[in-house]
Amino acid sequence: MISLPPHPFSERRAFAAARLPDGVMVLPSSPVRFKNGDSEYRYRPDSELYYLTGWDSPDCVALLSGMGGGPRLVLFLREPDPDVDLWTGPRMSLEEARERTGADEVRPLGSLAEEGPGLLSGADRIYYRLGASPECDAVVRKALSQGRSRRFRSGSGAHVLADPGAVLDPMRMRKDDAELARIRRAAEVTVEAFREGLAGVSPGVGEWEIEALLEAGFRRGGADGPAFATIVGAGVHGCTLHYVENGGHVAEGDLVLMDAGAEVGYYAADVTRTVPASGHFEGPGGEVYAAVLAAQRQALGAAGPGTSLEALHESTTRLLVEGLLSLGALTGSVDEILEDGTYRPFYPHRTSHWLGLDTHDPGYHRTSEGPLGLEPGMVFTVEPGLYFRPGSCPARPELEGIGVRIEDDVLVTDDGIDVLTAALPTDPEELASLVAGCP
Ligand SMILES: [Mn+2]
Repeated sequence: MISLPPHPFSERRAFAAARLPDGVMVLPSSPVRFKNGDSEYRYRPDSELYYLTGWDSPDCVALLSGMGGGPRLVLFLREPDPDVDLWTGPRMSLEEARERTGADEVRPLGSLAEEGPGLLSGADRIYYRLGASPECDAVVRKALSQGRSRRFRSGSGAHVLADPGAVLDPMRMRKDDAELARIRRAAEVTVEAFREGLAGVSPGVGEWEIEALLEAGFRRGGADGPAFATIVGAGVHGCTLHYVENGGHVAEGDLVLMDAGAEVGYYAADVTRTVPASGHFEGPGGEVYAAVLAAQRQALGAAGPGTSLEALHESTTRLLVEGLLSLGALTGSVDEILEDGTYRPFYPHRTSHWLGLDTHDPGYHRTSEGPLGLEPGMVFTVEPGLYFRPGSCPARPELEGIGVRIEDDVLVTDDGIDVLTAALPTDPEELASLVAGCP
């Protein structure tokens, strides 16, 4: 296994608690999910609960209080049960869990319905995402009702329901060192796995075989597995943004779009490369690749502290529109096309998303004051693309069936950016030389 620096969970809790002066946050664990019958998917913890506690098993509800006096962190946990543990493995005792997490109190999960409302009703605000769990919905509803009577008697009591993200999203946008170590490692593993995947691209292979190479690389590199469903789309499949069937064959003249990322310690990388099955960029595919690469290079060159994802998206979209004009896919002026949105069939998504515990990590692109400025510690993707679905481009039909996306992961530093996936080339010659079919 990979050795990684420990998370500063208690510092994160102190930071969050300081932003909950009159509130308590309620974070339930993700439920165990079933593929069918009693076959469970591998468990993936809830990102917010993990971020604050490190708890990565089911059957947990965390209460984080920002009010002075009482306990800061109370965990409700399922106690060990020999009949259940026989199937899923031994479970920690409540005392072990308290020591492991540094919680102030650990109580049996079975007492949540009874004790939860009392722990919440004295707080003016309850930070809870309604619908997160039926049990917690009931506890919060009862706490709000008790809080109302309490407020009549004492002047304070639960009466506002707020989103935990109001406190946690801004924190999670600025990664600490423990998080960056995991994202960096996920990026490294992903780059190595792409080298293996690219070496397996050649005419005649199945998309699933390339998927297998990528995911084998993730596991061999010590990652938990793929952070999201791996996309390997040959030819026209590359035009479907979330194509995950990976059931087609690679044909001679195809471009193959591969979008995949390893998850390490629950942190994601997210990389896309598009390569020619022949090992040579040429013809319309080569032209489209060049247009997307120009946009990606421009965005990477412009990114850094002070700029914003909004500004990057605008300048990238403009460059892609210029590309669409020189490709002959659209006619008119750049400004008109941007205004009318006629580029959207070819570029329907945004240029960037935040990256972290979630592949599409939560966080703002703008606030009420305007676009949010990038700051050191923020991590995001830069992933322009152009897609020409069948029937989409009567002006130049030979572009139809071509889909190209180029995606790298970027950390904002004090004076610019660090491209975490830069070791995987985007230069067409260098990239194509990694493809199996390349002589
Ligand atoms: Mn992405």
